[in-house]
Amino acid sequence: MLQLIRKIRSWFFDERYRILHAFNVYKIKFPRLIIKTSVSIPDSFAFDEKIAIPRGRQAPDGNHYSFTHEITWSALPLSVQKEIFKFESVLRLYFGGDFLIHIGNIWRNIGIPTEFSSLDIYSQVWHYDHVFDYKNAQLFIILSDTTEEHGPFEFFKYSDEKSQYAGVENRQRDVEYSGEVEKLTGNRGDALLFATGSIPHRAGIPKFGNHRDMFSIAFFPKYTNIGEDANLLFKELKG
Ligand SMILES: O=C(O)CCC(=O)C(=O)O
Ligand SMILES: [Fe+2]
Repeated sequence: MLQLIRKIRSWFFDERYRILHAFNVYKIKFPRLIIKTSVSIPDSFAFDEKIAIPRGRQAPDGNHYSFTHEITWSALPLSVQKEIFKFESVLRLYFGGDFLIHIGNIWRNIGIPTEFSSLDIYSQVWHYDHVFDYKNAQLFIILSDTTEEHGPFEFFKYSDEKSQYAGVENRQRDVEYSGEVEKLTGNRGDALLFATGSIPHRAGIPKFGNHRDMFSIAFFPKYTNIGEDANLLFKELKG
């Protein structure tokens, strides 16, 4: 009898916890996912200007200031595939289940003339990646040593999880932000798993003459149909 009462009691607490937890999660529209890591990468994993195409918008002077090329899952170094696989459980928690992996990109940003710096040219104004919706994440890997002078990736360090920042949705013009900003400076191979859909972020602008090379690969929920099923891509790694 006592056993049965214990069982009912624990069932009741478990259900109550799950319902309250679900409500709390529901309130979090802009979850913060920020994990710094580092990957060892071969020299061959680098920006290749021979195959790069213009990225972002053309500036009013007719020039592009960012160039990119794609890299498929199977062309990624094993160390990068393994690093992504390491985050499988984190990403499953973030998306609430199965997720998709988009094709990777490697791009080079160069300095933008000051007169255009507040126009959205290569995502260097504060923004959320509003793609299908706000649920997406990316792994960024720095491919060239990056200091403040190289236009590092920047983000709101303590962003609000429940409400959207006014003005950040409108990418036509940059907004002022007085909170703490963190930057992805570091050495080649330093990386960041980041909720691009729900934390305001932007590219920094390299000082004239500098450039910044970056790799990124994006993750999306299944219903978006953006990318390939992570379970399939991970199959070989699981052995
Ligand atoms: O290049 C960067 O540092 C950020 C790029 C970005 O946020 C974007 O393309 O949406
Ligand atoms: Fe972005």
